[in-house]
Amino acid sequence: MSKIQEVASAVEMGKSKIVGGLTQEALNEGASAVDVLNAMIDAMGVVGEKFKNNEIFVPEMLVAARAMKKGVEVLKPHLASGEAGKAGKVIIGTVAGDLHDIGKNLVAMMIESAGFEVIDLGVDVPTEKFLEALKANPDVKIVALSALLTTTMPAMKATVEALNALENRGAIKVMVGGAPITQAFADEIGADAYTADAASAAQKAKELAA
Ligand code: B12
Repeated sequence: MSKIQEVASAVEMGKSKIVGGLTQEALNEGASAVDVLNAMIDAMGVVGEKFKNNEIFVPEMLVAARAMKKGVEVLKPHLASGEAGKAGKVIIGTVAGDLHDIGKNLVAMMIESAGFEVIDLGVDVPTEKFLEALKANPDVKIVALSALLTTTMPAMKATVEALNALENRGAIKVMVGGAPITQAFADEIGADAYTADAASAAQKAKELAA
């Protein structure tokens, strides 16, 4: 088994204690951080499938998530360029009712490394909290929303609608993403942009803020 496969398998099995070390070993052996990350994301996909098929349950999903976070910590300095740029401020959060944060955290990390200051509101963020953060930071250029559940897509819609009703809506751009989100849904709810992954999200943020 290659080191990358070992990392993926450790994430899948939720072996938090060894994922960090294996990730470092993979990097030491010359694996690229992006390849290791993609293997971890694939592993989470496998975990999701097993959950869907009732082969594993919520606790196993949770330990897999914890394990992945350990790996991402090791990858972070290799993924983030560390540019201390002044591209502008971005508010990010996972919408109300939704506790998934790995994808949101990756998007935040990549956007930060693209030179933005990121205000991360965390998970289960109600619309009012996004609005308050915008009020407190009138210079924010982009609001980014994440949703991982089909059942929280309506919450994303509600938040985007509230943002669209703002007087100064023209001054901000709204980005949406997460596994169940599509370009069609983004268009339907009136978001400015959708991308499928963290790297393209950072690229898009740069375009939107330019
Ligand atoms: C880990 C996990 C959990 C963990 C989350 C821990 C954590 N800290 O995040 C826990 C155990 C808490 C959990 C709970 C639940 N989960 Co869950 N979970 C997952 C799992 C296995 C992995 C998610 C993940 O981290 N993926 C890896 C990251 C990197 O990918 P990502 O989040 O998609 O993000 C990428 C892109 O989507 C994009 N992106 C993400 N956000 C944004 C934002 C913007 C602006 C942009 C541009 C892009 C972008 O970029 C990211 C990086 O490339 C998925 C399976 C899957 N395939 O996704 C199920 C999954 C999402 N969960 C599911 C379910 C059903 C649940 C529960 C309802 C289970 C239950 N019965 O309790 C609860 C709901 C809890 C809640 N209220 O939120 C279902 C959802 C089904 C559906 N279609 O709605 C899935 C798909 C599993 C399945 N196949 O059934 N879960």
